[in-house]
Amino acid sequence: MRKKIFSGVQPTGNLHLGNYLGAIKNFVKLNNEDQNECVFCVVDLHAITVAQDPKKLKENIYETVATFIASGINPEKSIIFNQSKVSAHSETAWILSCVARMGWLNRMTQFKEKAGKDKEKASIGLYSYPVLMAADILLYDTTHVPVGDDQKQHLELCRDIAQKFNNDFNVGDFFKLPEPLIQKEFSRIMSLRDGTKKMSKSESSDLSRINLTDDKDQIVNKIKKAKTDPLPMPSSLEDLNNRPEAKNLIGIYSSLNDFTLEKTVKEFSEKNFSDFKKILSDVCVEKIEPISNKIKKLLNEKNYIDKILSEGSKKAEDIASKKIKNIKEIVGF
Ligand code: AQP
Repeated sequence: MRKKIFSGVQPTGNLHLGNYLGAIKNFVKLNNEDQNECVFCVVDLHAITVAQDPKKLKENIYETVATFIASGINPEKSIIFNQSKVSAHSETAWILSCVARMGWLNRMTQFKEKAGKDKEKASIGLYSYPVLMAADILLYDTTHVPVGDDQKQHLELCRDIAQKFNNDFNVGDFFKLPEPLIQKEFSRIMSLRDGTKKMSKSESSDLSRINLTDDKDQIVNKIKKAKTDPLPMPSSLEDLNNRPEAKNLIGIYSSLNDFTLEKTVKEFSEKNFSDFKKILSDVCVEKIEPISNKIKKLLNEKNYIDKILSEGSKKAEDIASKKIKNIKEIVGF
């Protein structure tokens, strides 16, 4: 089946193993399937929902594109661009924000997590972020959205918004309802310091994540220091319950190797964590070090990245400008 793929990554620095295993690895697979049309967006408008240093933001845009290419996305085959270059994203987001309901947005758990206790001081952009995300997806008649498990709720909201727009304006299936593509078995990579928290770019401890720019020594050191529990390695899948750190490391090893959790649990049943960590380090270094080296090399070729972004923006603009024109007509502008 021909799939139209859209997904985005925020240029907020410190791209990590969670971003890779939860999303980017899947982008590469979809990019490599001949029949797919893929759009991979550096979502800089999303990034500014929390304060960004403008100079760093620019660097992070380059780094995100470099990460896409270093991971294996082919810019000749997939469209790579940054969101702020195509104004239809913001225009569509405004129109959809008049369709989306406050009650729907109030249920979004990511806003609650990111805004924390001080909701009153969070930006309006952080609150309405999922509406912009819906605009991103719907502008490209996307059929499938590869995302990490943490984005599932936003994707459901996107479908609700699309459906309501189609109904309100009586326009059949003008907006296609996109399907999420989420890793089946182990879809959320957790912090190396706390197995109950998502691995995240903004976590202050660098030891909590493996950055895609880490070198061999850093990777080995972080895995060595990763939190475990005092018991031997689990001997069954049930044994993973209530052992979040063990589950996380086993999940990372399985995801990196494309193994099932069951296979990994069997392989290391009752072994001690220190032996497992050595093997996990080797796999991590084998998979991540080449990406890290390529990112660093690409960051010295900014003209090449500028060219990718400029060509990608033109192609994206071509698709999005047609859709926004139709959206405006439907709304009555
Ligand atoms: N820990 C994770 N496990 C699996 N997937 C993850 N993703 C992020 N963290 C994990 C997926 O990576 C894609 C890009 O994420 P993003 O850059 O748009 O933003 P995010 O989800 O807010 O990422 P972070 O790292 O958690 O950033 P901060 O710290 O700023 O909140 C998405 O598909 C996401 O699901």
